[in-house]
Amino acid sequence: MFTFLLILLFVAVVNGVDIKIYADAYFQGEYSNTRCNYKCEGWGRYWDRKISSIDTKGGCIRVFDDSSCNGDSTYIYPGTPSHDNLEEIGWNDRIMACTSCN
Ligand SMILES: [Ca+2]
Repeated sequence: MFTFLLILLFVAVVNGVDIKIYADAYFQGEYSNTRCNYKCEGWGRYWDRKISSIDTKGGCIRVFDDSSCNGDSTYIYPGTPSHDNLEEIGWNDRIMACTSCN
């Protein structure tokens, strides 16, 4: 059982978290199916400071306001507010990169 859990953890770390990012609030506007991995990554200049809502599909991610994941950050996971309108938590058009929560 313990080995099984370790394998699950490993898979989660390697595969990251599937998410869908939206340019507008309430899951509207342009979108992209993407992921947040253990390693800090953005989505290219096109999506810099453009995301207004995020569907984490039940996963946990950490988003950052800079491309190197050293700046201000917040966690987004089931139970945190306003995935559909990041403006309400002060994160509208700020996100530049993300990681998984591991
Ligand atoms: Ca936006």
